[in-house]
Amino acid sequence: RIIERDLWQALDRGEFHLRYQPKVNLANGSPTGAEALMRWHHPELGDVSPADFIAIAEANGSIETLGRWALETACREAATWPEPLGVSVNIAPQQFCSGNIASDVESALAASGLRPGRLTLELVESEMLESDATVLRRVESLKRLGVRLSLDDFGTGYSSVGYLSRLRFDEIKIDRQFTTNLGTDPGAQGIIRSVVVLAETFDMKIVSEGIETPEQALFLRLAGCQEGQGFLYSEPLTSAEFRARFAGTG
Ligand code: G
Ligand code: G
Ligand code: MN
Ligand code: NA
Repeated sequence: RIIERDLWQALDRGEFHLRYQPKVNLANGSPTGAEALMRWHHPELGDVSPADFIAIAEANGSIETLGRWALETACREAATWPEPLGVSVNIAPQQFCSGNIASDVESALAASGLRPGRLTLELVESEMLESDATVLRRVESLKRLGVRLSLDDFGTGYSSVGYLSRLRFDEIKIDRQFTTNLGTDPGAQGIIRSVVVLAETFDMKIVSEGIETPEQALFLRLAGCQEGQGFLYSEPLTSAEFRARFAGTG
């Protein structure tokens, strides 16, 4: 496949950049930060979605290099946003488990000068994140750096309550499908309310994704979700666009 062949050199050729999707406080609509999302502009294929290359990057091992680049770039760009706006960076399971994630994070913070509390790492549930001793040690060393940890795509996979109590995330991101299904699936409302109770039990913030309508935003706010992101507020933006539109400076 072309994607697999070109992935390794794409970074050196400057074909990747990051977009930032704003996250807002659902109570008053004010921005709290943004999620960094990778984009690949391929010379022949055009824009390739991360949905199409992240899995391949995980399979051929280039995800570690790509992930480190995303971490460094996101920290460097977010350091130009005013306090206390934060940035959330997606960390693939393989990136979390291989190499030394804590030293990668420490280097990215040091190089950018970003205050650690402004960086959130979004981890996805997977069998790789089963809480064995190594995972717990890695989580603890990240927490010692002062960064925030978010459990992404919650509700899609391996989530267990025991897992939440052991790993002590700062935040849960409820998967987009539950927001999308709010109007049509009565179960989606119940699941969101249950996750809110769970989050309160463990003192975690709740973030919803994929918010497209004011009705969805209203339900989520009344259910107790503190933050949200989605096309209702903004599509993913460049760092400069985000700064200009959401931080009041050019
Ligand atoms: O932005 P878009 O909807 O095309 O993203 C598709 C998927 O790719 C999302 O699930 C998103 O979490 C993932 N993704 C985007 N950027 C990154 C990244 O920098 N690292 C990892 N691991 N996943 C990413
Ligand atoms: O899995 P992850 O949450 O990292 O994926 C984020 C992806 O979801 C981004 O690629 C972004 O383009 C997409 N996205 C963001 N907001 C919305 C939305 O309101 N509706 C839909 N359908 N997709 C969205
Ligand atoms: Mn995410
Ligand atoms: Na997600």
